Parts: sequence; structure tokens; C-alpha cells
Amino acid sequence: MQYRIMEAAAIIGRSQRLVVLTGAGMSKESGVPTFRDEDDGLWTKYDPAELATPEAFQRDPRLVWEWYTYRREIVRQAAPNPGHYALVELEDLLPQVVVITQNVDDLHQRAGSSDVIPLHGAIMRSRCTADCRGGPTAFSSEAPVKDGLPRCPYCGALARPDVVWFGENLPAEALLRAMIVTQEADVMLVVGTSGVVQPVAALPSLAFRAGATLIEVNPNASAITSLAALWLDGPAGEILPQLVAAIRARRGGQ
Ligand code: BV8
Repeated sequence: MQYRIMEAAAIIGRSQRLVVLTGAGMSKESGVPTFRDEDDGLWTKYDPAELATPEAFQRDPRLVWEWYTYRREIVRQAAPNPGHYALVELEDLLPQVVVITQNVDDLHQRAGSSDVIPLHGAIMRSRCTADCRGGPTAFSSEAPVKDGLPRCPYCGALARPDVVWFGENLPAEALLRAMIVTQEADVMLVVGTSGVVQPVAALPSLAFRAGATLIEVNPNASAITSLAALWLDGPAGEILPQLVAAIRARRGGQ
């Protein structure tokens, strides 16, 4: 592995336009369960893809809110891990580090990454189901509650978590920018994603076809691994700090 880390450090250390694509595995070492791991929590009997949908919310808003309240508590207790901080350190070493994330926690932002494109929304934010102010009306998670369900503070309509559910479009501007920086990237570092959820899962092949070098950090193989020039098969919280240290070493310890 050490040799592959050195190789990856040489490639990333030369990058002028680095894009980092992260998934749930990035936050695993912060204690935030991934989507498809065998979680031993209350939710093993529910399939997230069944709960993270507008239909599920329509059918049983109370159950969906229970799930999101449970997950918000986990995110509240979580802290960025050394992997998140390593990505922040890369910003001192490279001209560009853009983080495209599928994660709905705010750990990249809390760690201090300065350019994050969240494509699946933010779990700690809520939004009005009636878009009462003429467009997505987002507000903090401390919404007023009526009949046990969070309400929009402006119009009283039912509130929902401000995340992108399966079957919903991604925020158009964020997705457009993600596609642009992906096509311009010279290196894409893909961290902690199984690479199954579209359209984000198409970004690595978009980068690859545009000539970028892909490097993957994931303890398991994923749908991306076949595109990667290097697969660093270990946990993000361990591998990413080693990558940064190797880049610094190549620069005489700067
Ligand atoms: C859309 C927010 C247009 C909510 C999420 C059939 C074929 C192809 C596509 C589709 C299809 N049917 C439907 C679709 C489209 C669908 C889709 O892709 N479905 C999949 C399941 C096939 N996509 C959509 O619906 C998207 N919208 O397409 O709009 C449209 C419009 C109308 C009708 C149709 C289409 C919206 C997708 C967004 C869904 N929302 N999250 C919430 O969080 O509550 S997705 C959810 O999955 C999370 O955001 C999560 O981040 C994301 C992706 O999963 P991963 O991040 O990869 O996480 P996962 O658990 O899978 O993997 C973790 C990885 O980490 C593993 O590889 C593991 O090995 C690794 N790991 C573990 N530990 C570590 C680690 N890595 C590093 N370090 C560690 N320590």
C-alpha cells in the first residue's frame, strides 16, 4: 500500500484542478452509518431507498420524520474525522480542491473545506412542502411542531428535510457546476462511495472520458474501481492523511 500511496501522492501533488467526489464512506469514521452497510440500528428493517422517497413521506410523514430525527441526532454528535481535515490541508498544497459530496451531513463544511458542492441537500436543514415563498423555502431544523410534525415557520404547511430523495431532481445549479468542474478536472479523487446512485455515479466516468486520472479511496471495490488508475483499499480517515503527508514529503516537508 505504501508504494501506491507514494504513486498517488505524485499524481495528486502535480494536480492543477483536483476534484474530490465523496460518499457516505467519507463520514463512516465520524460515526455516521453509510447507506448500504449492515447498520445494527433501528433501521435495519427499513431500506433507505424505501424511506428516502416522496412517496414514503406522502404515505407516512411521521415514520420518515422519525428516521431523519434519528439521523440528525447522529450527525449532531458526529465530528469531522482526519479524512475530512486531510482534504482541507490539500487546499494549502494545490491550486484547486473542489469537493463534490453526496453526503447530507455538514462534516466537510465543519472541517473547513472552502469549496463544497453538496448534491443531495443538507439533513440539518428543513424546507416548506408548499414552497410558500415562491421557491425552495429552507429554514433551520428547529421548525415549529404541530400534531407531532415539523411545520413551516412562514405558512404552517408540513416541513420536510431539505435533502434530495430518490426520484427527485438534484439542485440544478449545483449539478451543473459539478459537471463543469468534473470535465475540467485533471485528477478526480473518489472517496467512500459505492458508485450506484445516479446521476452522481456518472461523474467519475465523465471525468475519465475527459482525460482525468482517477484515484479511489475505499476499503471495498466499487462501481468506480475499474476506472481508477490507483485504488487505495483502506479507510478514508487513515489513507487521506497518509496521502497528504506523502505530498508534503515530496516537497521537502513544506
Ligand atoms: C434522479 C439524500 C432524476 C437522502 C440520497 C435505475 C437505474 C439507474 C438510476 C435509477 C434507477 N431507478 C431510479 C434511478 C435514479 C436513482 C438511483 O440512482 N437509484 C439507484 C439506487 C439505482 N437516483 C435518483 O432518484 C436521483 N434523482 O435521478 O433524478 C429523476 C427524476 C424523476 C424520476 C427518476 C429520475 C436522486 C438520488 C439522490 C438520493 N438521495 N441521499 C438522504 O440521505 O436521506 S442518496 C444516498 O446514497 C446518500 O446521499 C449516499 O451518500 C448516496 C450514495 O451512496 P454512497 O455515498 O455511495 O453510500 P453507500 O452506502 O452506497 O457506499 C458507501 C461506500 O463507502 C461503500 O463503497 C463502502 O465500501 C465505503 N466505505 C465504508 N467505510 C469506509 C468507506 N470508504 C472510505 N472510508 C471508510 N471508512
